Amino acid sequence: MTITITAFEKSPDRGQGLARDMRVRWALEEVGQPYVVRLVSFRAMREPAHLALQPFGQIPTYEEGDLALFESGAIVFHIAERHAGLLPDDPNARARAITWMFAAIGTVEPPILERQTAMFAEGDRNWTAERLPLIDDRIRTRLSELSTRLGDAEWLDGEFSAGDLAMVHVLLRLRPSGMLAEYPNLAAYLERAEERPAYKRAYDAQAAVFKASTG
Ligand code: GTB
Repeated sequence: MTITITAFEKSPDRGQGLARDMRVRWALEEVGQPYVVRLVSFRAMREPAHLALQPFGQIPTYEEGDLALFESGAIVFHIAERHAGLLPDDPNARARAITWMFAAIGTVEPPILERQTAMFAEGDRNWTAERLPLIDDRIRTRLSELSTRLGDAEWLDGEFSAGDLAMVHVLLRLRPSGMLAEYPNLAAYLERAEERPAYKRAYDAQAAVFKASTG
């Protein structure tokens, strides 16, 4: 059955792979599943056909036969459950890998998103200059804790898993801030992930969409 996902017709990140379709593309590449991408404009994302798939009018979505999913974390989890390559067979190791997915999305990502909101959606508010350092402190707390846990390991818990995929993609959004460079083991963790052939295929595919959109 064909897998179809949605992505921005013209991504605001200009093809840097920061939008959340990248997680889904990367997961599909890791498990070797072909997929089709339906590109959507911001206007189409607010229309009933898209809202039926994604009630919040966002990307990505995932369709396979009569299954339709939204939420990048749930989609990556579904892909990892259905296909070998992103979750260990050992039940305890599998549960820990899933825990890292939740940690990425539930614990590490929120302050990073807060920073994006403060900078881009609320950048003109008079309290932003005061608020940003507070958010950055919260991010640094998480990065420091994560850096301590990772130590000099290659991945968060044994082999590369969906937990690493989610964590790496969450952290990549911080790269333009320069903050990651303060944690050399996290910076190296991201570089290792970016060297994965599946990451590169996913990155190139989404970058090609942006390039084509600029004609
Ligand atoms: N919790 C949902 C999920 O994980 O799937 C969140 C989905 C989401 O935020 N989607 C964004 C979206 O559709 C795109 S990825 N936004 C449009 C809208 O809400 O109207 C977030 C994103 C956007 C832009 C950049 N960027 O420019 O760097 C990075 C990430």
